Amino acid sequence: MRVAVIMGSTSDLSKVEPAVTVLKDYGVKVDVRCLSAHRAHAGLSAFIEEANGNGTEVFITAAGMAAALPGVVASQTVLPVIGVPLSGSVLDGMDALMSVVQMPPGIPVATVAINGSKNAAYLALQIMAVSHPELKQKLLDDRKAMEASAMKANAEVTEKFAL
Ligand code: RP5
Repeated sequence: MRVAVIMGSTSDLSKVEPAVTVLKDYGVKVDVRCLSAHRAHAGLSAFIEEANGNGTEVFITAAGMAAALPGVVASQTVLPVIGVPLSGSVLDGMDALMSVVQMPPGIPVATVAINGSKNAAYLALQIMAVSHPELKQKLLDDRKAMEASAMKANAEVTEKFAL
């Protein structure tokens, strides 16, 4: 299992690292790159071409401001592309959200929440789980653990405010 994570700037790193951590915790091989669609377009295209042929299964792409990166990656691959709009500008990520989510028909980008890099990782895992049964089972087990933890929290709140 291999995922490519691309960000537009090193200033994005702290918002992208949670995705890398989640993927690595699940044993996924992660290629991490900083390749801006605007500032490094030739290097970006070269990396996409490489990833298209090396067993990469999903791209996670994160950028802020006029975030062209997810769409530009999507235009050069038929692998699934997940876009993470990032905050940081005076528009607080709404600019990036609109840039990432409003793709023309035929070139989709699966867009998660502003700064939602963890969910980008989980979505990538779920996409790969379609063809990796052991990964699917681990995701199911972890959902059960999540539910148990949520129900424990409910029990504690219920007890604390018992009539
Ligand atoms: C975007 O512009 C990057 O993804 C980053 O979020 C934003 C600002 O980049 P820097 O000026 O901090 O390098 O392309």
